[in-house]
Amino acid sequence: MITETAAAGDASSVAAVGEQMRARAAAGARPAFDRGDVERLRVADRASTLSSWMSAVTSGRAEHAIGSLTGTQDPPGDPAAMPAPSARYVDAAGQPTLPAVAYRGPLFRDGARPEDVRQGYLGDCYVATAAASIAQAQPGLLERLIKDNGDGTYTVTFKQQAGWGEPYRDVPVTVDGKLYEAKSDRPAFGISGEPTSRDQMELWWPIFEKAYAKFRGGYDAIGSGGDAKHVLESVLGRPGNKDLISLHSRDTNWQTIRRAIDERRPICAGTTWDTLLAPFTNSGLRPQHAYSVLGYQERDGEKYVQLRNPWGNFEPTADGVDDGVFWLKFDDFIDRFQDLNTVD
Ligand SMILES: [Ca+2]
Repeated sequence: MITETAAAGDASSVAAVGEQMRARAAAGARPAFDRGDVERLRVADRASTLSSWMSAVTSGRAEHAIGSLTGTQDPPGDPAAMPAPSARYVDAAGQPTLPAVAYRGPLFRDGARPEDVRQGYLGDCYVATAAASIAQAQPGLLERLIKDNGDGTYTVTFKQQAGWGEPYRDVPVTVDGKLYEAKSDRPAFGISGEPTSRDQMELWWPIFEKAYAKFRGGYDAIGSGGDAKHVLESVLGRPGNKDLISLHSRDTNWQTIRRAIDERRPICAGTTWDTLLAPFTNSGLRPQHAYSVLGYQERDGEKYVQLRNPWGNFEPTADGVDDGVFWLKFDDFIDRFQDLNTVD
């Protein structure tokens, strides 16, 4: 177990890393951010998420820790209103430090595909992973769900229950095409595959993420980790499930994956949360990270699952293309992953 002291220490380093990045940006460094910064933020962010989760659980506020499940508050109605960026991109006066710039690329190019989804500088791997898993299982659903209104705005229709056991109702969230940029011509948060320029980038994923942020109360509200099942539920309008792998037999976990893939239900998996990081060293897998489960296969008596890192790169196998998509032996999957997220 991580100690609260250690977690609190790591949490403060989120601010420290953010401060370094801001200072470098203020000094005109180009690029202001590099892969190392993002890595340090992710590491610090995981610890702070765990810290807030632990304190919330111990004080009986678990619901707060994992986010609002069935909130009834209607989202803001102004399509031009930007969801607040994550806290590290807000100045002392509460103003965003990132410019919001209009993007005008096509909403869809060749339909919705998992490779269209890349996580940006926001700790919302579970949102990116859910979006990619839906693109894999039910691409047509995303094309129906995300509408181009033809006037520079887009409407994403989420599903929400008024209360436990109540029917799901539609919650349309309308946003415009402005996205926060971390550096010129590059979105700070959700980003699509190439091309990524303002006039060319395929927009469905960044727009989905922006609308989801608005639906939940801002980028900061979705950027400290969470469960993919909540995103899946908000899109499919069916109860989400999070199965802890350790509570089930290997066969049951295998069947959970097989059934979801066969029934075209999107499914995501999360790596372990604990601080036993040794199994991840040089594994190409990230601890406390969400992955899309894209497929399964049995070959020569060995079971495999096909996974995708929502970064769109960084994978354990040298399969020739570092696009984040890889096959993992099911035995290794069971060892390093802790949960499976899908919907009924
Ligand atoms: Ca596409």
